[in-house]
Amino acid sequence: MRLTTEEIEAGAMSPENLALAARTLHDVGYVVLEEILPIDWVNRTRAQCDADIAEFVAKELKPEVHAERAGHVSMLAPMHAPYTDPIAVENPFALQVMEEALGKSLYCMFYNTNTAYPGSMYQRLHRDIYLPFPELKHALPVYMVVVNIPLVDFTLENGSTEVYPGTHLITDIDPADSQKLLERAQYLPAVRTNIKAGSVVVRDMRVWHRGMPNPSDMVRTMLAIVYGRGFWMTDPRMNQIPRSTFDAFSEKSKHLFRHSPLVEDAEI
Ligand SMILES: O=C(O)CCC(=O)C(=O)O
Repeated sequence: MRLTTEEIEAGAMSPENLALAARTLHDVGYVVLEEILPIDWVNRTRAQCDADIAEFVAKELKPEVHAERAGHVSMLAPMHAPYTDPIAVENPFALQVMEEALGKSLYCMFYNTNTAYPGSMYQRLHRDIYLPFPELKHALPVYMVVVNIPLVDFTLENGSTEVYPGTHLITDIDPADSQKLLERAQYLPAVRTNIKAGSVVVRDMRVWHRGMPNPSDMVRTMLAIVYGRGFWMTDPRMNQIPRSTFDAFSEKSKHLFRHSPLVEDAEI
């Protein structure tokens, strides 16, 4: 959905647009807030992120893991600027939607990047989280969302993510069985997230999705910041935050990262 210039300048959605965004997240499983970020910030972040990911792939990612993941790279975001910029971690529009859907107790659980490297192939179809009560026949309200921030235009050519609207509400299938999901997905509509850099996607993490082939020569990266309701406090992927980074956070970022382990700068 598109926000008005007035909303973007004010950093706040109107009550009508907020209700529409929250309803879309509820019904579809995700909502796209189109072109709400300053493009110069996106470009600077992309330059930094491309360099960090290249170093990560060269130094830390074993070639066999890279091959096994079909060219899709996930890196925990380094906890410093530009990644920790309030534009990303406390994006006012994404926060409005999340607070409406998850309540004000939400907090940042972990912060990743997702890259479809040139030559990447199909990722397995998956959802990012399991159902806490798989025995229930009906879906619970949303409890974990990812805020995806594409750092380039996402297109069919560079491997825009494929998503299956409405699948966050499916409870009668084992989400770990990727083959079963694929069989079932044949009968479901799929959408490619072809969106402009500067857009922000707020997605219920139960939605089925997969990274797609990237036959272009462009590195296709998005930031993936995961937030949960206040009671989801034990994810082992939580980023360690240098104390100096944390101390320099705004009060809002401090609140959002309040459960993350801090490390003293001397220990880094
Ligand atoms: O990179 C993508 O398009 C999707 C990656 C993803 O969602 C994942 O690894 O869970």
